Amino acid sequence: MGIIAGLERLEPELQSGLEQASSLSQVDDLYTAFLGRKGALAQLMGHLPELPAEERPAFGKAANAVKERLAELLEARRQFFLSESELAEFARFDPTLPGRSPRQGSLHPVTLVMDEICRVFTSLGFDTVSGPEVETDFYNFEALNLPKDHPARDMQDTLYVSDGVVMRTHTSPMQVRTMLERKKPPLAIIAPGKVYRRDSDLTHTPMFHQIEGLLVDQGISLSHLRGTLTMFLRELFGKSVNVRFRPSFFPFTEPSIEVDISCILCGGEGYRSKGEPCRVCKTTGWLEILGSGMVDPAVFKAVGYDEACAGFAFGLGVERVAMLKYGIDDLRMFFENDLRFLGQFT
Ligand code: 2NM
Repeated sequence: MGIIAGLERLEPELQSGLEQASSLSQVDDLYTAFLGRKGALAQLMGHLPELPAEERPAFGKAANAVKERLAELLEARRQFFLSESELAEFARFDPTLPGRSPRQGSLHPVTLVMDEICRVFTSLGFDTVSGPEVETDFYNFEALNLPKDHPARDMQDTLYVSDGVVMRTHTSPMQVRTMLERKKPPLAIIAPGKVYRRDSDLTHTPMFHQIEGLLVDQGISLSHLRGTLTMFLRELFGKSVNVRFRPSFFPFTEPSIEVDISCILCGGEGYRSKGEPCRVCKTTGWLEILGSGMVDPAVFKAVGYDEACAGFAFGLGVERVAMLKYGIDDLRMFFENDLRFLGQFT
């Protein structure tokens, strides 16, 4: 058989082969048989030197056209079987199978404790206020009796944004803002939120959460502070906790008072049942829980309040309370967002 006739027969032969093919792999076999390295077309090309030299260019051209046509036919049939196998895939889909239910989310332990603390104070009539985390020197320091070059500014390693602009080191700027905006007492507020300090080790993170409170009215004394904070701590940690008040120092309060609770692990004994030293209170029987005091008249002066008015203020760290309440011993757990940890607080 001449090689020209052979070339002309390739297309109809492939066509009938493709008609009989019943799977993708049979189409692939036909590809090998016709267009493969040792396929029918390649074999015909092997006879090219037998043609007279003047006929070779025309034959080469015709062979190329046939090659393209065969490739087209093969590809079309290939597509047919591809969509066929996709259909088969779909037929395997079983709509009666139970779905995969998305995991139920839960509130972060810091949020849970923050909400609980706010709820106690809200029930006492305190309003909740919130505001900027980037503050000016005036709200964060100056108005709180912390003038420039005051040594107490070193107590809080401040993160500076620019000259005179800081990441707030406590939420007290909100107390200042509220007193300036609302003008007159009586006033009872709490300010929950994020605060920032240039501090990072096992027990300190650059960002943590604080709740501060402020109450201003006529005739407010240390007794009101004592009564309010005792009631609050018993709501938060249980009716049986004992509360202890110690003198301390804060620039914005005078007198300043630190508040301890009896250890929630050993009940204030300092030792566990088997005489083992308590790891939470380190055998002291007490836990530092908040700072407080009577607002310094210098603060009232800075916000334009009558210096004769009186009020108490307090502040506490939320992560610390959450660690005690839930028995968490590593502060870093709060910030790693490991779902195995977070999923335990429902
Ligand atoms: C604390 C401890 C003691 C405090 C004072 C004020 C303000 F604005 F009224 F002066 N706000 N918060 C305060 C007082 C905060 O945190 C440990």
